[in-house]
Amino acid sequence: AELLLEETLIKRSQQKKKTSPLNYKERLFVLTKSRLTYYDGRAEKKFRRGSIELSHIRCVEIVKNGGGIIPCQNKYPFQVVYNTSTLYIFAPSHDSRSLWVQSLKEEIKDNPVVLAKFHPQFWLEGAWLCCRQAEKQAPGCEEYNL
Ligand code: 4IP
Ligand code: ZN
Repeated sequence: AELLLEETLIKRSQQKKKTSPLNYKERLFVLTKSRLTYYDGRAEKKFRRGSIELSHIRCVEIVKNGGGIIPCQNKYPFQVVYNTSTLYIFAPSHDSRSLWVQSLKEEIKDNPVVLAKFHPQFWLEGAWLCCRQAEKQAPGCEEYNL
């Protein structure tokens, strides 16, 4: 499919299992007209680690960090909410993050699954930092505008 964006960014582990570690990995992110995919390694020798179908994405937005520490080199977080997961991605600059968020928003704008409300801050250590709800699937606490 048509290539829209490609950049090395950092992602937080999605912690899909209760025993999953919380860690941050540098990955090559590739956005096409149909998918957001991340790879380990660069150009010729790259291994696909994960891929999200754009039609499954429910929200793309920056993450507000309220003065908290960001434990990786890239300091500009954004979130991709899809199915029942949230993928946190960290861009190296404000401009890089804006480009990813705007490009993804453009691609998901006709998705029927787009959320009415989302969580503007991180899910961390068993709670949403924005609203303190302790359930990962708790409804969003702020209105979402594409
Ligand atoms: C892994 O930790 C990596 O962070 C994975 O990221 C991540 O998968 C795993 O989370 C996490 O357990 P280790 O490398 O220390 O095993 P990547 O796939 O980029 O390598 P996600 O789902 O975030 O891609 P879980 O939730 O899959 O366990
Ligand atoms: Zn919240």
